[in-house]
Amino acid sequence: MTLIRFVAITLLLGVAAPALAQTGRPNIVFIFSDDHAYQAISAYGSRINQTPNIDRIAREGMRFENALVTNSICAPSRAVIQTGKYSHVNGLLDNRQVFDGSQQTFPKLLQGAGYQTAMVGKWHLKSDPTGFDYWEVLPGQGSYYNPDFRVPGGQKRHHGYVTEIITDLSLAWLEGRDPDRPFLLMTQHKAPHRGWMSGPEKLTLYDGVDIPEPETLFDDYANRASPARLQEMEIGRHMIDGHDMKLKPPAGTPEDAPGMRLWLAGYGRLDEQQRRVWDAAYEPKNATFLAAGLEGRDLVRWKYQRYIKDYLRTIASVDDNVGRILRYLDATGLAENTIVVYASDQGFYLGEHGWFDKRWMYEESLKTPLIVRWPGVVEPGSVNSDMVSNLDFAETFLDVAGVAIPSDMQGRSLVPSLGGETPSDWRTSFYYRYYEQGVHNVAPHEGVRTERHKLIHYYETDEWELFDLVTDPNEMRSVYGDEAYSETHDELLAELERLKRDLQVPATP
Ligand SMILES: [Ca+2]
Repeated sequence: MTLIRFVAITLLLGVAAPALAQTGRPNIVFIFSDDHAYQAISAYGSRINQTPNIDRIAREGMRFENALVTNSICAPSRAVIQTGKYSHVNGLLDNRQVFDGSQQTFPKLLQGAGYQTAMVGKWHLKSDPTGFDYWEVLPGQGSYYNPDFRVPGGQKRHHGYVTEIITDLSLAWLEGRDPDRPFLLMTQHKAPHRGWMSGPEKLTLYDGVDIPEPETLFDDYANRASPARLQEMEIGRHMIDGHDMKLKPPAGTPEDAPGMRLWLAGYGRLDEQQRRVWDAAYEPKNATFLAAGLEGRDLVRWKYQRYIKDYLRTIASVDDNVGRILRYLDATGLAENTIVVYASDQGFYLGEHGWFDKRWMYEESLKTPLIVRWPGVVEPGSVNSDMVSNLDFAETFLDVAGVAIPSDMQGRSLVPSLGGETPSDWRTSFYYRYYEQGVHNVAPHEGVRTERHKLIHYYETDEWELFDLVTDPNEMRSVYGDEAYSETHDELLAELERLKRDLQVPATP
């Protein structure tokens, strides 16, 4: 070896190696949607739609079948993800509170470790995002059309459809970032949240098609505690004609009439051209409906079809836009060293139990989709059935980046599981608690879920439910008080108390 060659190699090793260590750290693209039920993802076996781009992430990555949220509602789920801590620890119990952004969050820790960080889309934590080099977020729920975005020190409006705009902003940030440093991009969609306003080219998707109904659309809420019966989230009884059903309020309806505020917040934002396209799609369908004079179960069935089609139309746009991000990662060569995550803030009812919305500890809202692609680590097409949680996301992203996981975080890194080696002491039970008062009249509750059973306590009225998920996967019959389950009940109750002690949950009222 000549001296010159030796010096050249030494220089390469000495200078290039640390640079490689920096750029070698994986990028993280977190694509997050709002209220996207796993029942509406074909990779999860959807009977009602196709999501080819989200499915691609599953085909090339790992699909989690038991991703559970700690508190099934928008803002609290986001606070849990930011902090890796339960609601009672991060301080955000419900959608009304303001997130304390001065506390430790995983984006701050990644930023401190040299990651470029960006947050685009629905934030919903009221306070300004912290820990991000770039952020542009919807105020509150945001709007589907011509949305305003909060930016540092102000607000600006973008013209167009929100799912496309959030993706445009995400891609623009990727394009302009420092190519020599790893990044975290959080692309957080508003869709398919209520309002369910389709993008302009999806307005007639599913016209003329009947979407299958869930088995429990006409649940009578027998054999359970009283909250299931007392809720206000039934498709039949609680959806609003204008906002939910896209039936334009009659001319002259006062602006303070029920539901008008929501209608104006959605339809009221369309510009003239968008309104023409919208009306051309909905007016013929609405005329047919109004002429039919439906009642009883026929009316519920029509409402279900209207709801589910609008919901799925917004998801079709989300899926298209997931595809745009994946293609960008392919085209730029970033895909190879980028972890792509697709998840939602919680699950959702697509007519199961006759419902829309979330909040309950029942399966459809307790579980959320979670799909992760990590080339070279995750076995393509793999499926994981461990009880994982949105509580684990922060820890996972820190671990991916080689950043130490603070001991006060309450979840665990999924990195070993992503590599196919779930730790032998992984959790076998999970604590859940929902706090919000009033909205949809879902009673606050807490409980424990194991692989097979679920014990729920509605602590305000001291009512309990116990479900056997093997014999009753739709949770239609509580076996609480059933002698055959007395041993199971005692074990679950002891486990609930143990989890509350370990997680330092304050005593329930
Ligand atoms: Ca949500």
